[in-house]
Amino acid sequence: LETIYTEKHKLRDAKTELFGGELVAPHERPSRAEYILGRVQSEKLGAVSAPQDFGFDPIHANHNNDFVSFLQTAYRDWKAEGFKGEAIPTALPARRMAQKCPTFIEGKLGYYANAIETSISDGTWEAAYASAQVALTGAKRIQDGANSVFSLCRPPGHHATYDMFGGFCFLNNAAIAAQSFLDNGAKRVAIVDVDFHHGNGTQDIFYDRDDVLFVSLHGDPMDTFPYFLGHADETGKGAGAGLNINYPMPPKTPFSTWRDALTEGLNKVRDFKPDALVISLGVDTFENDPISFFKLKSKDFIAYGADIAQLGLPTQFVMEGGYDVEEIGVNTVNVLQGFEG
Ligand code: SP5
Ligand code: ZN
Repeated sequence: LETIYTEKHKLRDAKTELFGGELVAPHERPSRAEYILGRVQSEKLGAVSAPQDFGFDPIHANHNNDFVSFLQTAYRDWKAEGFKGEAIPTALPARRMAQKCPTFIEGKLGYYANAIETSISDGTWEAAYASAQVALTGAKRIQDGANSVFSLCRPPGHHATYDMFGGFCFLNNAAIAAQSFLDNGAKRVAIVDVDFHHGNGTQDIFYDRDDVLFVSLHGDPMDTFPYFLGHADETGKGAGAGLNINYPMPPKTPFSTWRDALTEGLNKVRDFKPDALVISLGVDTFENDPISFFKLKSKDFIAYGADIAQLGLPTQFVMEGGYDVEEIGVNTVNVLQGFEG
């Protein structure tokens, strides 16, 4: 199984994350990708290849042009105002407020944010752009006939919407990959999001669409991030009615319960008859993850990789979260090895 990877992820190296009222070293840090790459190599999973550059068109297919332009200059604009720290919004267009993009950078940050733990730092745009290209290159491999591929994306993407960043995400890599399948001949694509957190960005992008089935297994938003989306009654609208399926689960959920939800979700995927499957692969479901509350053990990742393989679909794995840095390499590669059998 081939891995797509680029060192450009290291350009995303923020110094600060807003956590518990403090600015702490980010959970989403460069070493994450290095642990995963190290395990891919030590397990001899397969070739590791650099991404191609597909340019801006496939990014604009899922993201607002002004939002993309904002991301490119946000840090520079922030620094130009003389601010000392990394770029973090202070005010958001909340209930009953004007949904109008301000001129001043501090206001723009709030307009384009759906969560404010995520600082925009020097190099963030370059890394986010490269991460999207890693996703697009993986999709191209499948379009060219590969049965499976691993896009080792960093920064992650599933919390990014059409026009908002947050949750450590800037561009929605999985959504960009899914759209690329559709724009290159696929009739239907399924996305299964197994990250601990609800894929609010992906859900939002495809919510009214009948060509993308979105299935997400996650911590109940009543108890955890992203708090404001991911409930079971969010089932899609318009042409997309019935094609958004959420499985929110409570604190301490063990693998047996989680796997039952996965089995049900994979059955929905089978019924949808997609041409390709994208897995938003977060391994923050691990029992020792520092910011999550499910109880999966390392061996469970092998088991569910095998469950996904049972569908027999061309499958692209797109890296999302997972924060217990020592273990995320093992758990991620366990999924891929379980898939390979
Ligand atoms: C891609 C991804 O996994 N993004 C996750 C973003 C989560 N950001 C908010 C974290 C808030 C953590 N609160 C932790 C409470 C720990 N007991
Ligand atoms: Zn997550």
